[in-house]
Amino acid sequence: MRTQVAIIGAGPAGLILGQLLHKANIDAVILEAHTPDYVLGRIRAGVLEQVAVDLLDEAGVGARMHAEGLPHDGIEILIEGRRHRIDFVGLTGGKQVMVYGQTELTRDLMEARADAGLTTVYEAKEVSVHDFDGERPCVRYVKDGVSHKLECDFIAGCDGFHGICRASVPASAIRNFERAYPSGWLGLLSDTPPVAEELIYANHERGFALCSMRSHTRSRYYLQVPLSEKVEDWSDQRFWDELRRRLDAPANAALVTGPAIEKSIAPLRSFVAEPMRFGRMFLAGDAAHIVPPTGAKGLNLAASDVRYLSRAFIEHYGGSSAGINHYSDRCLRRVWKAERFSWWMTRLLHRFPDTNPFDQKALEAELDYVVHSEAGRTTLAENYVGLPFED
Ligand code: RFL
Ligand code: PHB
Repeated sequence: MRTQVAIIGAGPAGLILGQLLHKANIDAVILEAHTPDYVLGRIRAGVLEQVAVDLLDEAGVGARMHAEGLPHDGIEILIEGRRHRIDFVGLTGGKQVMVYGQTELTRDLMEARADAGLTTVYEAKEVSVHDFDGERPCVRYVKDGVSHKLECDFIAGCDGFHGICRASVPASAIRNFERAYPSGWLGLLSDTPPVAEELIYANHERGFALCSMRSHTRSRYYLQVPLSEKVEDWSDQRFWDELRRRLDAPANAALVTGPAIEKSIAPLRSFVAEPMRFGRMFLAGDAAHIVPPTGAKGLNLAASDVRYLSRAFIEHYGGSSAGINHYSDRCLRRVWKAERFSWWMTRLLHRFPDTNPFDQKALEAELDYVVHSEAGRTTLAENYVGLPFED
């Protein structure tokens, strides 16, 4: 088999890239290790930046998101029992974010791909990438016990943090930057109405908590927990009890609890691999970088990488290699700003056991400054709604 772009991974990065290339009449095949249901079953992101919303419109998959997604004008930050609103619209000249689940977005992209008759090979096993440092790269994989070779012009490594693309690059050609945190997020999804109209980010001495949502009838809550915690030790009741301790009285009065339909623990990690291009192979999304979820940036970065990558491929087939040559630098400038913001939000809102008492006091003063100063609120708002593209 031959294609122009072999995309590894059918997460948001791979699926959005596939759709943008299809719109530009560039042929692509997606190879995905798991089944469609497995990919849809992963409950992850919930917040899209305006620029990601615009990109999904450009890809022709925005209709259901506009009909069912919830535009949000701001968030609330809860500190010592008091809520402080960050008014995105007022502070950023009218920008909003869209609350729309990664699962729903993935479903829309999968359906668009199927409707257009585009090739996605699910349950592709033993995927390996070859000769990307030369002119004729290829990908090998096994499907239903049969070995296949996919020849291509380019490989797009959209295979997430644990994928094989980044791992196939010689160690001498790549530099990794990493920061680990001693906590994870325990998430619970329930078919209960959200506790408030906007997301609540709670800073509490027992640890961070987040009240988010997927719709008017489905809520998503998170608790900061030590990395050593096991999800089996968290009954629904224990989760709700702990959440209540970290919220204020109005939230407790409004909180509707119910059975969890999903519960999982995700570690917090900051990670960047540089560069993001290796000859004819390009990394995009979580394959190249990870952020702690506090700033809601992971999915948005995946979207912004593939925006640059799709434009680079379109330019290439139009006769210019400029976009390809600039891909890594352009992405990394935006990636590092989102890494900085996610790290900053995480430090500011969580309680980490290794923080010394002086630093803890300084962080509390910084948070107090951020919510009480218009400059502080503007900095948060500007980054949360998403920085503009530098084309
Ligand atoms: P994905 O989604 O991990 O998809 C990679 C795909 O590649 C497949 N794969 C392979 N396929 C073939 N061969 C191989 N060898 C393969 N190895 C892997 C995998 O099966 C998978 O289908 O990466 P992608 O596309 O880069 O997308 C990234 C986003 O999923 C991620 O950044 C976000 O979910 C992060 N994130 C959030 N991002 C936001 O922008 N806003 C949020 O509100 C937000 N909340 C979150 C989050 C992530 C979370 N967790 C669980 C880490 C909340 C949480 C709790
Ligand atoms: C979510 O709804 O899953 C969510 C929202 C905001 C975040 C992280 C996750 O910062």
